[in-house]
Amino acid sequence: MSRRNLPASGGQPPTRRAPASRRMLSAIAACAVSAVTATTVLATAVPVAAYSHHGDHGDTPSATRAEVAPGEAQSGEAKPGEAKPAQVKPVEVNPDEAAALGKEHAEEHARTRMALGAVGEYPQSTRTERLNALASSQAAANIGFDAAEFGRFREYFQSPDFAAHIAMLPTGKVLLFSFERIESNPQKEPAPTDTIGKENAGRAFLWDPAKGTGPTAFTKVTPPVVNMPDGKNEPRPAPFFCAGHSFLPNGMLGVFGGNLGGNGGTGAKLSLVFDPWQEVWYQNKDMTVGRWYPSVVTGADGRQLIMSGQSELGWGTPTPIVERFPAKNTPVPFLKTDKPQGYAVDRFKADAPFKWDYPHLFSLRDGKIYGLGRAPDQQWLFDINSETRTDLPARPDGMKRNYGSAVPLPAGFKGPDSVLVLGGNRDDPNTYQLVGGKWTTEKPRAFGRTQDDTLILPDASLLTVNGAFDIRDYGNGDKNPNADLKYRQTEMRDQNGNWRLGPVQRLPRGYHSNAVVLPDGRIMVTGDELQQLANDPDITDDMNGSIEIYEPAYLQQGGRPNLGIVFNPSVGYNDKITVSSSTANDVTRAVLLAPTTATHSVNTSQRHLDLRIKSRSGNFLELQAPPSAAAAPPGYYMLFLLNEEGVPSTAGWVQLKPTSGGQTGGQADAVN
Ligand SMILES: [Cu+2]
Repeated sequence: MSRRNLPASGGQPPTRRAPASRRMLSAIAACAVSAVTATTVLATAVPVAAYSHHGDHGDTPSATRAEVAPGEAQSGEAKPGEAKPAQVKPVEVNPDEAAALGKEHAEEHARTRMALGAVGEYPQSTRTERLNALASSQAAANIGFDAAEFGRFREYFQSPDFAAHIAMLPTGKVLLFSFERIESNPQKEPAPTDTIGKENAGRAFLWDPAKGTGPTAFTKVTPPVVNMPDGKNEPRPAPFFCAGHSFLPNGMLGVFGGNLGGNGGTGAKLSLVFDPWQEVWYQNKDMTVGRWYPSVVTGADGRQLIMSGQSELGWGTPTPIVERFPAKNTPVPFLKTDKPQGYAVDRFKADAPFKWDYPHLFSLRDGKIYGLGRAPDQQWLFDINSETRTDLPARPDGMKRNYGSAVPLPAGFKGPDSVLVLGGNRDDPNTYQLVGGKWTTEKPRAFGRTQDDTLILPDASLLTVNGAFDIRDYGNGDKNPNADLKYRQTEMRDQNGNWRLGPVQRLPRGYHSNAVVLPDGRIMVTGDELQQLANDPDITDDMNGSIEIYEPAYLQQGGRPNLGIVFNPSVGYNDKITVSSSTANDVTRAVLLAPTTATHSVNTSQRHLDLRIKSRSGNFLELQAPPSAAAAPPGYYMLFLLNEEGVPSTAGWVQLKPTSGGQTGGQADAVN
């Protein structure tokens, strides 16, 4: 069992092995990979079928290399009288301190002691040297990439959050959220996945790019304090990590599910909304089922469909129940002042019995929801009007995929009518497109990767960042931060579908990695608590996450088009959007790009549409909004003006609102 705790050859100083009891804790306290471990532990007691239900582990043919060997965690190398693996006790309070200082304060002390203990196991010098080494290797690798052709990585700075979840808000700020760590040694599980009680807590921050990159650019926006139904009666900031999310038409973010703790991770019924205008959270009525690792998509009717997720019964119990927010008899929030609080979900008539969690969900041009499961034969089409499910053909790779990216491909003025499935299989670099009810195998990337993020850029090209070999494996074993360099390398796809390798990012970022397109056209890359902890320049401060900024090639071309005022920032379908531009004559293309929210390589909100330029007059352009809510679901979009070279302006914001009567069906477009 020791092999996954030993450092891989090359570079890093050996670290002391943790006591068996702590190894056991880390082995059972994982967000996902150790859920498999936990099952392995229980393998003698539970049916084999439970294993096949685990959503996350790459059981692709070569998966054995990094997996925990059966019985490995079970034996645990626990010497007699040493390990008590079953009991998770994240904080051990000194009774004298508790008497003198009170319980809360004593717990703080205990946490500090615990953190210091972990620092000892993985010293600061290792983190610092590691980060320096990554900066050097990045610089060396990127010498060969001309910025004008490939773009470049520019800024790298510390963040107060791991950003397992991300949302580009219509205020220009970025919402980052994750969990309070219970561990700072990156060779262990940092998340309170298996922890029951107040240590199992969420946290959230806003980054305001307008305020720069220092600590003052971040604001804490703690989620609602909730008393989870875990029998502990310990209110704590909502443990909403590994939830699912998408935007509401009024720019707010609906967040569903989370982790109740225990059972290798158990679904929470949390239903929350983040209001970017007031910068507060709202709590809504619980869902009827717990969901850990669900996916959420906003449909053409402005309502969110919530699918999959491990239920309140614990890991290995993905729910087939589909819920809808807000419930059908509740109005959809369209105004900034519409505050969903105490709203209920209702049950969608059709089920979605995904074997594995975090399916890819997209609302395409026909107004239907495409539910692309990670199992090849679980590809479904949901009609939001008739509330029915029909089968789509099986994905041609014929294999289960791990977490990996998928993107609705840009398709002109009418909105996307296809999806490109990219990551999720480290052995398969091919990409697969579902279009017109058929799958085609498209051009491959340079190599297969999981946990990657692929973004649509304003010019309709694609950019892949992040990725790993397996969930907590960067090519050198489970929870070994040493990474194969290739997973740090970006890849780009032009509009003809051809891929090429690009510059290297500083940190490898795999599980819980994230990226968004900022309104100024730059790309923000973040996430992966393991790598952020392994490369933290100061583990004792509160900035234990990091952000890296990539500037695509289009920002290295000199002058950019100008976008001045958007005169009607809230507009109906087919309506005119009038904008001013001091470079109006240079504008050849106008584009709506949805701001995105993502986690675990699932990004259901990506969308790119071209807008017709109807007329020009001096410094004014008249654009035409998309034809229907099926083409572009109601909500906030970034509006970019592009010149002939594909250089985008800085974005303005446009809200697409339904025409009177709320007619949002996509039937008219389905035949086009
Ligand atoms: Cu997770």
